[in-house]
Amino acid sequence: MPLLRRLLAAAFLATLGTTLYGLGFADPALADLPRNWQMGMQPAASPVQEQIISLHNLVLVIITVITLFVGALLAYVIWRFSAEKNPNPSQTSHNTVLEVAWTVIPCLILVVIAIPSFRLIYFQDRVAEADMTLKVTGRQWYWEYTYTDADNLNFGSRPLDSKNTRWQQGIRLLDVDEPLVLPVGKNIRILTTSADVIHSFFVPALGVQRYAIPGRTIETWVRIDRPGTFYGQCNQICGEDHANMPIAVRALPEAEFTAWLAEAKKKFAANETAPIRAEAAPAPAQGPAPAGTVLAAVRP
Ligand SMILES: [Cu+2]
Repeated sequence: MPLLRRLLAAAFLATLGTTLYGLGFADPALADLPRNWQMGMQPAASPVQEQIISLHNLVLVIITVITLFVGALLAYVIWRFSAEKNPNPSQTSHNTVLEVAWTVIPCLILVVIAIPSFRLIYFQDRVAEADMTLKVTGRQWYWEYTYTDADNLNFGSRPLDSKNTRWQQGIRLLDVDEPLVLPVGKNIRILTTSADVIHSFFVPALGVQRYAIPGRTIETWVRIDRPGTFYGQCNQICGEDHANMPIAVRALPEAEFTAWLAEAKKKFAANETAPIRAEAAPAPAQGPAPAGTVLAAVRP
């Protein structure tokens, strides 16, 4: 059966290629935004994303082996037990050993997948010791960021569109007027919520993906491993401009971040044309608004 063998070999090589690609033998030049014809994930820039990639690779190997095994069995059965080759079919209806095996082995495989999967779910859920807290509010159609430890520094982050002169220099549908700026190497608690409909805050290279739901606050965290700009997008269809609701995260070393923070406090406090100022409603007695407070938008 040279044709069958050749087909099987081709299928095997194709799967092997995809597996190797998924295992990280991908183009190292891939940066922190999607590329044309990209197949694998963006390189990890946070411990959570590293674990997401290794879980993905583990599951990819398992499903590849299962697919090849089942495919080979199927091909063998088609060939070996055709009416032509096997005119008198067997009347066997039970085989205890086989039945126990095909129940227990899949259970074990599921356990092998479940252990790292649950470990990852709890790892990315929250961080015990956060160095700072960032509040992310989804809005139709832009993101609003609040630095709750920095006097509630607050600004909106809007996409650069064709009306904006800086659009030419930016990356289409990904660059924004005011990127989210975060320090490298710090545990950052992220609280997401929404002022209107459900959005989703998604930055692939950082392994962050959280719904932003009106009236609810959802927690996750990130620790960015290296300086750079990481792009993401709203990941939940949220209306007309859903596709034009990008996220840009600039990760800076701590000293530069502190300097940026000081500048930003001046800029967004004094700037009359700041994209948006938010005031807690109703006004809290003292200190920053508690997490989860719905911010009322006040245009200056
Ligand atoms: Cu959205």
